[in-house]
Amino acid sequence: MQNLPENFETYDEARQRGFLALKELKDKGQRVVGIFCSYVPTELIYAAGAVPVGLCAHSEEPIAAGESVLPRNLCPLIKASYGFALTEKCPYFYFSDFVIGETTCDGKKKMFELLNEIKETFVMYLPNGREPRQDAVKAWRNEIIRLKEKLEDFYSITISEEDIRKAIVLKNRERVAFQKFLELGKLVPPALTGYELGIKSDAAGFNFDIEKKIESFEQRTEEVMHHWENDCKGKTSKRPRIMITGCPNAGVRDKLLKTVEELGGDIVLIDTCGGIRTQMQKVAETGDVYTALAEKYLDITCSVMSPNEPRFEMMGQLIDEFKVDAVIEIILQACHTFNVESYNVKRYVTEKKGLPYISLESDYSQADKGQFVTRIQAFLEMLQ
Ligand code: BJ8
Repeated sequence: MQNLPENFETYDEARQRGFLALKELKDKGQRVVGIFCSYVPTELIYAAGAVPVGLCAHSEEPIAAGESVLPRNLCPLIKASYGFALTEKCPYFYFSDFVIGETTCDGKKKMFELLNEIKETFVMYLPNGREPRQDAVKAWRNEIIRLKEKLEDFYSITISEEDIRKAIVLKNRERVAFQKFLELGKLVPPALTGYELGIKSDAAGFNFDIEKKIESFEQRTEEVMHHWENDCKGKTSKRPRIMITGCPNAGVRDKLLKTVEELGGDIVLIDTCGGIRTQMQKVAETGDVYTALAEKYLDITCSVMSPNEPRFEMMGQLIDEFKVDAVIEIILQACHTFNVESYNVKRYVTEKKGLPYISLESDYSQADKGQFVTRIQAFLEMLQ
């Protein structure tokens, strides 16, 4: 039987429910592995009979605790995630058997050294770039095999290639269902909000049953299509179609994304690693499983890769397919890779695609909400 945190009685009801649900799962013997990044090939975790759970935190609440150890001038996602680990207030971290980190941005990789003192953290060494291709694939393939061996050691199991292939096929089915749901944003006029696109995408990470997750995406896609056919098809809308790109944005969703829609924009596409950026490319289902995983995951177009030309190619394709009118980039404070890369994103969007672009930098606090309302309002007015 798993123990609850010492301060459990002081937690609010919603948090207590989260802990109890996870405890029930763990008491039944479910293996749980915490992850921080979309580059981690979750197929291996499923092949080990475990479930992956995302530990990137999007709440302001644990930041003060995080800042008791980490510098203030650091990305809020990193401070919040570490703060949750420190205060034992996140059931997902608390009940993870161990954590997988990765060498993506400097803030995260240095934080993992400290996190390892709270819970075992296995770090995967992600290449900084994709070229020379052969070397990058080889290096990442080696890391993927090292993760497989870590899972085998940790759980005293053997993971066969057959187990991994089955997980690849299952995850590909999930990607197809997820992508079809996200592609509802292509509908003209839109039939669901960007806010819902974001909420449902994030919630999927906490549904541990892949079959149920696929079913839930398919069901919602069907409902929205039905609504569009009956209530929206053939109608026109003057609201600009907005693409959101940049950092993971769940921590600023209410402050920024909701504001865009309340002020008259339609968010039709969220190009982040929790959205379409990671769903478009599937893992090859034939050939060497480790190479197939290395190829797919290396091609994720996050700004931690240098150079990152494929991000622009993908953006161009998405802008055309989703009939985007303007791009808003969200940058979390002190995220240097997305912040520096935003200059090239702006050039690409304005010069190559001829569309308006704005970047908004923020953290998880509400202090700058008024300022964002003014900036977003001015941007949307300019579009009209
Ligand atoms: S694939 S976006 S999860 S690295 S933590 S880089 S916001 S300074 S989360 Fe990320 Fe993987 Fe890329 Fe996605 Fe910037 Fe903050 Fe670093 Fe961040």
